[in-house]
Amino acid sequence: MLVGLVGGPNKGKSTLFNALTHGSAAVADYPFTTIDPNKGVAFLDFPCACQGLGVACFPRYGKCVNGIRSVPVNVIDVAGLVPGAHEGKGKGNEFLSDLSQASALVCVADASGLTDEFGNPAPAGYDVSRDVSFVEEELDRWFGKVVARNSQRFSRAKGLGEIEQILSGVGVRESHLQEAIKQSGVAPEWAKWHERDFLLLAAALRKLSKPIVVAANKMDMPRAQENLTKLQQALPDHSVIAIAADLELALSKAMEKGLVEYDGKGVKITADLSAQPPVMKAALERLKATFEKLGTTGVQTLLHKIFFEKLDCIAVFPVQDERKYADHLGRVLPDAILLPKGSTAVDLAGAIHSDLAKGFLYAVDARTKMRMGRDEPLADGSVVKIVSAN
Ligand SMILES: Nc1nc2c(ncn2[C@@H]2O[C@H](COP(=O)(O)OP(=O)(O)OP(=O)(O)O)[C@@H](O)[C@H]2O)c(=O)[nH]1
Ligand SMILES: [Mg+2]
Repeated sequence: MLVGLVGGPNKGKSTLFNALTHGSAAVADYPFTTIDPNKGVAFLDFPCACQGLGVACFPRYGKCVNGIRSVPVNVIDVAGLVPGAHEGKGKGNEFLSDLSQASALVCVADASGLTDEFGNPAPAGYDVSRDVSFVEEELDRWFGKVVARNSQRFSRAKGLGEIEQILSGVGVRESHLQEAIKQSGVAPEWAKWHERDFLLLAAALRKLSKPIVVAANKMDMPRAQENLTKLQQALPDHSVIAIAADLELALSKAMEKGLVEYDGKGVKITADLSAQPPVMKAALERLKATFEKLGTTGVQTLLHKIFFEKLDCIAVFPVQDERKYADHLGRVLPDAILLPKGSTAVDLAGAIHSDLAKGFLYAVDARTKMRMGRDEPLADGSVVKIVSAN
């Protein structure tokens, strides 16, 4: 699953990308620092099945520390969008195609209120909710254009499956189409759709196939708390998470250098401050104080909101040996796979390998040792063995 970072220029998208991925994307205090997209991997934390089973796990990817499993998820950071991007303003919106396979988007807003929609210094009293509303407008126009371009093909389509095929390039699935038809109130017969129906449908499809979480970034800045409250009031239907991307980045870098211990919940300065130059001592103390004032950098809360609320995912642990909860090499709970809630045993097989799904015979719940049928829904935290003819 891919998460896309979007927003106006200079809002801190690349800083958040670096904080999430331990990346090194270029960051600067002027608009359009990013032109080509940055791609990387972030780690999502959740309770591992090893705790309940009383075993020590051996993750193939990511890690497990004190029963908290971290699994890799893909993240992409793109160029800043500006109002009128669909007409070619700023860097235009050609790069939106890089986001077409994103399952969810993070819209980065600058809660300091110091940058406008174009990433330039904002006038006093700038309404930070503009950072979100114009981005959604541009995204809706992008979807509108894709839908309008294909409208002739829709009227000839034999079923929703065919429409799904036509829109698969922007990550639309049949379930999104069914829900978008319901929500937008357009007629279920697509041959009857007109221009207005396409617009309504495009907006609903965008919301369903690219759900947005708002990252109210730069929470370390003086007016941020006030702007966060205003943002939440202006956007009551949105999930708004307070973020301090720069702080998260600085803390993880300080930890890499062995200067602090940082686990997302607390900061402990481990460097011998008496041996540090005064500037470094002051910087470390400032980082610790800022973290303690905010209580969090919001980065894991953001990932949780996306995967466990917006995308409604569950984590499932496939194994080959249901007695030892291990793979064929004896690695205990080697993988944790994120799947949409409601996924079945055969969906898990398909997520591992399409051949495994094709030859699916049955599955075994490793906790109860009971057999599961192909269409049996999986519970969050399930440990499952798939038995396949392939
Ligand atoms: N105070 C503060 N500054 C931040 C934070 N995050 C980013 N910045 C600063 O905001 C400026 C823009 O950051 P970038 O990450 O380059 O922003 P961007 O949205 O990727 O910008 P473009 O690539 O130009 O669209 C830089 O000066 C960052 O150091 C934060 O949490 N707090
Ligand atoms: Mg950038």
